[in-house]
Amino acid sequence: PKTIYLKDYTPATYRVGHVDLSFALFEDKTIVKSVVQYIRSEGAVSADLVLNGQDQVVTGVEMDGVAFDGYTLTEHQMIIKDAAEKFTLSITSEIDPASNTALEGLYKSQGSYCTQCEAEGFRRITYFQDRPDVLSTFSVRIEGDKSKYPVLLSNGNLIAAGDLEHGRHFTAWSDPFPKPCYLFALVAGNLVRIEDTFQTMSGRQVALHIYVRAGDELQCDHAMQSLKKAMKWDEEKYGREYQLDLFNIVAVSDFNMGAMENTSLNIFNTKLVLAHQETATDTDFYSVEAVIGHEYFHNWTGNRVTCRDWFQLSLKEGLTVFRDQEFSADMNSRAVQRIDDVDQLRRLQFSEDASPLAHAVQPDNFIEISNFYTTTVYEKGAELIRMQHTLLGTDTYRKATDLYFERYDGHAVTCNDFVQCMADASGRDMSQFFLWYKQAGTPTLAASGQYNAAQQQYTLSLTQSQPDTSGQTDKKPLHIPVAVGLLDEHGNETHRTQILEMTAREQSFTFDHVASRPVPSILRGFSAPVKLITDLSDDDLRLLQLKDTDGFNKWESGQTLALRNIERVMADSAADISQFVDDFGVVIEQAVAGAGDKALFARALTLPTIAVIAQTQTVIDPAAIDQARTHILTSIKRAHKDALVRLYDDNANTGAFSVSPAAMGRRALQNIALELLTVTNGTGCATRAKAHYDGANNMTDRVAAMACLTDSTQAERELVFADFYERFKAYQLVVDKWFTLQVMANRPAIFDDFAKLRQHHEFNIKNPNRVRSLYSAFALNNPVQFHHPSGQGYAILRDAIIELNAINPQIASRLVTPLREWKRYAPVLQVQMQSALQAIMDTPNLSNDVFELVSKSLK
Ligand code: DPP
Ligand code: ZN
Repeated sequence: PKTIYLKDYTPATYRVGHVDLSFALFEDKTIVKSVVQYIRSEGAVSADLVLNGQDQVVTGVEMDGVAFDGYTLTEHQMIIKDAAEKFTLSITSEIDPASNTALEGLYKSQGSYCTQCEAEGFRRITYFQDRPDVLSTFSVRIEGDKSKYPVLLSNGNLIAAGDLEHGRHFTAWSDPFPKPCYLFALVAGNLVRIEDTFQTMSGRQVALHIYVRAGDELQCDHAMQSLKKAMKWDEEKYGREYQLDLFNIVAVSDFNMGAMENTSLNIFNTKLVLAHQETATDTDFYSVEAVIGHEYFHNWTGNRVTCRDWFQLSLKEGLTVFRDQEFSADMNSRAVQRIDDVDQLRRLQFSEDASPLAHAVQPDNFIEISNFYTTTVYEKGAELIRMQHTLLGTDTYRKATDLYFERYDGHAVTCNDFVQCMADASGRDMSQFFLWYKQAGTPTLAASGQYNAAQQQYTLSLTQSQPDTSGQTDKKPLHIPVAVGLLDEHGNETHRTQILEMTAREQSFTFDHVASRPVPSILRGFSAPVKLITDLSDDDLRLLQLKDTDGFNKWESGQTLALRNIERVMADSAADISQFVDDFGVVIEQAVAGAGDKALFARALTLPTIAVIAQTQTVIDPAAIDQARTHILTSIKRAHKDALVRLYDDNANTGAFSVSPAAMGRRALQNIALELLTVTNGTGCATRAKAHYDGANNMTDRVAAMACLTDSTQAERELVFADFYERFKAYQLVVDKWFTLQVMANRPAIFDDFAKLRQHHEFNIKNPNRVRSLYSAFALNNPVQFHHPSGQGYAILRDAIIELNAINPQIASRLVTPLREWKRYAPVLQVQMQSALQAIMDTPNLSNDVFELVSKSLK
């Protein structure tokens, strides 16, 4: 496998004027004809045209309308040496979408055709310069059997349609805006559509269509409402208007990713479109809104302005994640959104940074680009945009994005170009800030304070460091925005939030007019993606937990206290945690009293998960973390059972179902009360959880009840899981939940249960959602059993990766994630994780995807 380097980037030798594609769909093959105008680039270093292509049988080539054989075909390329300055090349080839289990390029799934071209799937459709900096207009003609595939879609506007002989028909599409080929899309199938319209800010009408399989149309309303909200939000917050007359969304069941932003024809995993109270949880509703927003926002950040090369992936993904996070914050609770985003960052991105797979937001090399659709490029990338927003302030940031769109609409650019717009619009020097894009690893920020009573001054001393990561040592200091406010000893805010700009390794900041020793609230809103270490006492944190004006730090202080207590119990199982347990009771009472955001209370009553705690440990021992965590939860339940019962009862389900933030918050709060009340897994717990399940009128409450029963050995567990399957077996996405909830069980029977589920007739290794519902759910959400000292958990994952390597390399390589941090685990686990990775490494015919992640993990 070959490594590709950012420093080796050179522009394409040929530009493309226009692409004309035609597809003839037959049951045994698809015939693709591409007619492409090539124009040699000015200053091209060579006159050779090198096209990417794979898994196609070429049946005919013409140059300027004349049969042509002056090309060479290699396994992955077509090369025309010394080509003319300008010519038209037609290539006809045959592909077999039905046998395409990699789900890249054109594939057939559950009777429909669809495409996935990002990052490098287009080369499986026709020979082309498959790189994002080659932009062109496209016209597309699709023909197929009319009864089997009544719907034939591509990008842009529909310009013709009609019937053909032998029960066939066709449609023709034209996309007038130049785009890279990774945004090409085609769909053919028997689908129904839901329609709506949106009037843009300049008064144009856009037709909005969502296509799903017949029977699913009642589950599309939330997606449609989310789309309209997203279109409006982008106009208001970024001044961005949609340019075409039609916007299509198609939901498909077999999809490697969550969704794909193809111009005007977004293709979605059904999981991120379908949502109904009976079948989707509040989290699902939330994700649908976020991802519909995300893909729509790509229309400007990704499509109109695209990436020069794949090292710039965060140019569109970091920015678009930041945009979708802010959209969700505006639609729901801002503090809750920030808490959930940071929690995810810590669980997944900090863990990536702590592993041999740590890489920069703008990486400098890769073997397989599919492996770089990571939480670092996405979520850390979003944090980088957020910091720029913080440094510039809302108004200047908006000027900078306006400048970015004005300068680069229709262009393929780099992360450097984006940051330069921030610099130009603000007059600030952003060169040190750019190190955030280049240096991998989670920085540590240490803070200590000193109060000078005589001077009435408070000095905060900050020290930053960034760990060595593979291939990178001796990192330079970063430009870090640290949001800080001061509270007095009664919890009154005396100094509002200021952004301290840290640029040196060590730096002190002095606050004046500080009348008494303050309690600093540091890194408000999590203003930078760092690990913060402070010298705050438990009492300081308790004050912040109760009184801070910053919703994020209020929550964060409680989490830090929880972590400190978990550490104490891990060091000494008889440690005194009574203060923490008492304080927890105060928060329960506040939640019962009912003033405030219920969703925020639900977060405050949740202890950090094992995955988050793991990121604070030098050596990770999931069983020991779980034991300490469970000890604290049990103590909380024993001490506050009555209050928890009141909290549960007061937040019972009344009235009609709604997905308003208030209704979701109520359910979240009631369900956390249920979780705390059932933590001991006794008979009373099982009765209570089953009653919750039986009384549920929505999926959120059902799933919450089942999560409380999954570790249980009481009879109620089997009754509830059997009922659930019978009720929902017709709904693939709900059956996914049924798999997931069972493999999360932290109980001895898990390995037998797992084997049965793997053999279940509903398990299908070719369906990515089903694979994730079984294997990823087990390896990521059941840390104690996955890391069982017997190594059985690792063996399960190893075998799945080896099996999937031959079927779907992208999905196989995603499954490597739970093993990548092997060096950080307790020695007995480490050895077993390493040998699981080694066994994968020793497997013949490894895909580039799996090879890259496993070989780099083992280094
Ligand atoms: N579908 C992925 C996303 O939207 C890749 N572009 O993030
Ligand atoms: Zn994206």
